Amino acid sequence: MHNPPAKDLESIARQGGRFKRMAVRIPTYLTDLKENPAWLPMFLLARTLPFRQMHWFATRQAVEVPVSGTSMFEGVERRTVVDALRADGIYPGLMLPDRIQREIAEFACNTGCYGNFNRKLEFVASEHAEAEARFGRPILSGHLFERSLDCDAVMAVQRDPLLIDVARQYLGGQAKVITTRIWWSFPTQASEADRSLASLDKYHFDLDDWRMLKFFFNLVDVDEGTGPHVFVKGSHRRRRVRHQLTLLVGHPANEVLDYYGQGNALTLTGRAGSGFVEDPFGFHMGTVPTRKPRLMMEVGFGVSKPSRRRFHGEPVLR
Ligand SMILES: O=C(O)CCC(=O)C(=O)O
Repeated sequence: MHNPPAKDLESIARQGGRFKRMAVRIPTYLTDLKENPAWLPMFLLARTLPFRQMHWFATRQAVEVPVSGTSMFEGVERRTVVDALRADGIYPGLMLPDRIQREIAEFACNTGCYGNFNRKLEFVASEHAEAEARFGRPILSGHLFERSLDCDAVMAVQRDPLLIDVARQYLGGQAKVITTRIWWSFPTQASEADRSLASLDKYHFDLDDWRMLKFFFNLVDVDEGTGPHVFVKGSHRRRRVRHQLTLLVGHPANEVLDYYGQGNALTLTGRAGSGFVEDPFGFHMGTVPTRKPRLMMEVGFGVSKPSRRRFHGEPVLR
């Protein structure tokens, strides 16, 4: 018997990692399937461009009149946002009013969050180091889950007319809110499994619905050391066959950037309050902070019945 060449060993190790990453998500997939059997065809087929297109033509509902009311995003043209989304998959020019950003950040600083999606690991963000010592493990993320909805400023963003108008124009008339969350990511020595669970440091696309749109807001100043979000422009509409005919949503950076273009990777740094809206079928990832914690908010839209779990952005853990 001969030893396999080093390259084979590497790829075997990499496969092991991939299967581990998928295994972590199995309880979540099973819960989604039990709650909504229509999840399965979506999960299998929504990764392919032809089936996405068929679903779009078969289910798209007409857009009603725009939602009335004043938006907090002054001077942002809905048409400009939707055109950028269609072309690039992202519109990076949103800014929360200072008052709203401050209110959400203060709320997040004063409210307990749950580490690594685990409700047994509760702490306030300023006590991150003590929490790691107390629980005896690295804590990469701190989610506020349903507590996010107790903040009036969070709800004001979720209900802003610009968000729903853009979502309806981009996704069709049935677009509805499916996630609203605020969460921290912390500089720490995170394991591969924790990084995967937090969708950090791995280019991936989201497959929670046939069509989705996510509004993200940096709630603290975000620079290269604060774990900025990265999005690969154009990867939402031009898709390598290999990235359609695979069960995996995460792919190595070199494979993604070689195909979609290094120059198309947009790093979303910005001052507190800066925001962007993206089509999460495009490849994207958060990165692990190296210097200071990042506080982020997301309002996500979809076109199907939202699962109860997704409303809090919470994977099911066993
Ligand atoms: O933390 C981030 O910036 C990325 C979040 C993400 O990948 C997602 O919501 O799908």
